[in-house]
Amino acid sequence: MATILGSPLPNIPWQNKPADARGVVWRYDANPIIPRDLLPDSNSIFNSAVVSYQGAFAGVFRCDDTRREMQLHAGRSQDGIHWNISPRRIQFIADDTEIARWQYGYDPRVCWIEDRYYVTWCNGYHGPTIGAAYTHDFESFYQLENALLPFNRNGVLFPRKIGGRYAMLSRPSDNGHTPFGDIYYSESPDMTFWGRHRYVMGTKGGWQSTKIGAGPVPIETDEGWLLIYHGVLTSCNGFVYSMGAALLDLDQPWKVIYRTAPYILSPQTLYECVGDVPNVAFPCAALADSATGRIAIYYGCADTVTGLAFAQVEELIDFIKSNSAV
Ligand code: BMA
Repeated sequence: MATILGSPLPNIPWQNKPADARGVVWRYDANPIIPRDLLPDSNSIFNSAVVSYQGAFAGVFRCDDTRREMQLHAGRSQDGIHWNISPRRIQFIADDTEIARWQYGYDPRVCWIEDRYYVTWCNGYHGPTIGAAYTHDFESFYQLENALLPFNRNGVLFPRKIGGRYAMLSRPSDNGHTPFGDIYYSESPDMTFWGRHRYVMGTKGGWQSTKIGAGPVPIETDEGWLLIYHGVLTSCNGFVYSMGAALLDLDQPWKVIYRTAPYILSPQTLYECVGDVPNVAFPCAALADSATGRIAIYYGCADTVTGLAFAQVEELIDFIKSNSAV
């Protein structure tokens, strides 16, 4: 039986799997948990990242405003479901004015490593690249050098150093809506200089045939890093974003052990299929409880609202292994 290697999280948001659920991942029955208009001037709140924080929850949220500018906002929650998001965007603190010049930010991830929460996001710097910052309190955020050159998206840190170095997945891309994309791995001794780039995995058939990108911070299990990721299919009506999962080697995470041939969740409900960008289920965060194997996945729905879904680690890992095409 697969187990999560990490801390217990007894207050993880949770609903048992309904008897009639079809898949290995099931949705919260009161989705979406965050409406598009939670803030006075938000057009949409989606593709957002949450973590456990001081016995409750905190996060960084993608809030596109009514000018349709892409901003990052901090938020807090007692239960991980009802969120209080700051109406003011995060004002990153940076020593270097070159780094501090804010263009836009989207699709954040938040990762606890050693003594602080790191935030990575798609940062505007002459095109999209991987922005990085850290916070201790979700009040003050200290911006670091951009991790990689443009064009890149979906920068996702591992929650501990690997071989003594910080480790990150990313997805080199282009300056537009990118009709390609594979996942790569990079390492850094100091969160500033990134190298030792390795290829992890690329597109496959069907739901993941156009491009793929890492989703939540990988979850460490005794069977490998559990990576939930998004995959994109190009239909005659545009892109369709679904979720899949893979197991990566614990010491050499660029080595893929298993990877789902079927999706684990695809846009099928009204709030996933209808919105500013229809047919998008885009995971950016997951909470995990090592005591029970419960996993709560936060995902953007139709680029408009935020949803919550659940999985059990044993069942999900069994599914990955028995439906794998590496
Ligand atoms: C990607 C990103 C995501 C978005 C998705 C679907 O390129 O911009 O933020 O959810 O497209 O529009």
